[in-house]
Amino acid sequence: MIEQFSKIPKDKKVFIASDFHLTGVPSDMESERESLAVRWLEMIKEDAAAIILAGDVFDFWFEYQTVVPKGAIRLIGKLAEIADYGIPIIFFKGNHDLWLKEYFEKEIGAIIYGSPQSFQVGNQKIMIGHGDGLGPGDRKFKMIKKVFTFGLNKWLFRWMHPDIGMKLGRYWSKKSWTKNMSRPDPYLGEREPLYLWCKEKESTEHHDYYIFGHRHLQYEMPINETAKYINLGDWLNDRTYVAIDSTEVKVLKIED
Ligand SMILES: [Mn+2]
Repeated sequence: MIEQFSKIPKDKKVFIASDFHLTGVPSDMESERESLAVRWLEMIKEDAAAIILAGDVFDFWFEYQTVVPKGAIRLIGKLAEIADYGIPIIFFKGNHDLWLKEYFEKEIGAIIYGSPQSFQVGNQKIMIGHGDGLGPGDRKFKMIKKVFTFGLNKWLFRWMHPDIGMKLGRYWSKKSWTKNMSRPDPYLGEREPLYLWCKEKESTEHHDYYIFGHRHLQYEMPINETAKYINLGDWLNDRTYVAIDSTEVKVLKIED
């Protein structure tokens, strides 16, 4: 449990967004999405007690010992500026950027999590994560994740020339992106795996809110009278984010 936001000042908020999917491959869509993210950060900077990026910021990310992928320079620059301004930045690893290591930690003091975490923001207890592999089903993905995070495989990948490794990684990511992002799986209502996961979690430990990304669908579902699950949507279609102050949780659109 992170207590650092329990005494959030009245005029400050914790902001959360996920699934920017910056590919690092130049294109009009890419630069539009990146400048949107930069504009958002610029807009929220003055009000932010912390900024939480809940996974899949990058469409593919891999850190070598001394090398990081090209691309997203404006976003990374803006995050660095914001961090230097004294605002904590928290990354959750998504299934597309699960190889985030210590680069952002060392460069901008970011905190990086690989699994859902509980936060106390004002008087609200909030669980936040990316959401991949949680809940029933998707056995294929869970297996692939095990293969990808297996130490020896990561080590082998690191020894591949980066031009080849990055090409491969971007190819894998692009394959899943064309499948999932332009047409995310239809909304399953009460059978949404993440909803079921939240329900299960809630039965052992109460949270006022559960906030996840991954689904590329923006929706909200009550878990019981006092708990709610919010999905962040993505920045390809929804362009939504969540703002939490000491008393309220709000879903907002970048245009708001
Ligand atoms: Mn995603």
